[in-house]
Amino acid sequence: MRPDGIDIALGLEPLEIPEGREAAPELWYAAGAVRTEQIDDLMLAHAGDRLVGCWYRPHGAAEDPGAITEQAYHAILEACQERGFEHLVRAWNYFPAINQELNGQERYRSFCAGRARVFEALPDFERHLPAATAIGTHADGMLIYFIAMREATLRIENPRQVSAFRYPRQYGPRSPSFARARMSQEACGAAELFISGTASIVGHESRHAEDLEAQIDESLRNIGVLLAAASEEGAVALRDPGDLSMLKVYLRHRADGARAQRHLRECLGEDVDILLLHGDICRSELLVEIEGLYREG
Ligand code: 3EB
Repeated sequence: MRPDGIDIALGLEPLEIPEGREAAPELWYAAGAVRTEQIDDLMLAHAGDRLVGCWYRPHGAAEDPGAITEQAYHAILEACQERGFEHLVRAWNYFPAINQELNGQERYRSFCAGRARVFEALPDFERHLPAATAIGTHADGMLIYFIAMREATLRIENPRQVSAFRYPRQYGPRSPSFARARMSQEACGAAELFISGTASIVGHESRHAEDLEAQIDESLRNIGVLLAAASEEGAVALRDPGDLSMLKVYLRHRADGARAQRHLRECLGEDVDILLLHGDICRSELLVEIEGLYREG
């Protein structure tokens, strides 16, 4: 039987799925009876200690993503707060034409500005930043889905990378509002580690422009360092990205699917679930971005 809840369709094409098969859906569970609600553009499902939601509004490449993002995050934070799920732990941001310029600014940078206007207004805003992904789709619409918890979660940064919320101005007028990872102990008592979209960036600079395998290697190195940082905090003992429960890999070029899959399996072995999706990375020189999830048990 299908459990109660909400369905979220991302509008990102899965790659390298065998003929006649479908990509496995990502399922988020919570303890207890699920309550679902629709408030304007926001769809919510909550139970026990977890709220899962999705904000969606039609949005095309010719519209400014900054204003709509600001409205979205105001609505999201308010709805979470009102229901007692004050702690945003993970957010996925998907919208079209992410690297295209509009009114002299890359659309990703406008998106960052809108998001920053909401988060940077919070007291000690760094503490509240969720782990996140921001990816360009080939479909219309601004879609933000997210997970919020009742209790505070631990924020983890990557010592190899400048924290995104402190990126220098060369990457845009406002820095990206996200944490490199967050760890929660709450969902049914099991540890969960949410790793943000991670790319071939060292310090704040992109590395290995146009080299797919080298970008994958650098991204996995970054994830490895994050796992070490998370393990130092206790609660998990993870050494290698292959120890994670699942990885979601975004590829700029559909034609890179087979090569990426081969290289990822060589690096990671067969245990971890890998989902490849066709989407644009928010810096145009980057070909790949990798996010991860660990769930205990
Ligand atoms: C980076 O490290 C790569 O703006 O929410 C990764 C994950 C990236 C999330 C976001 C951006 C975001 O800067 C890009």
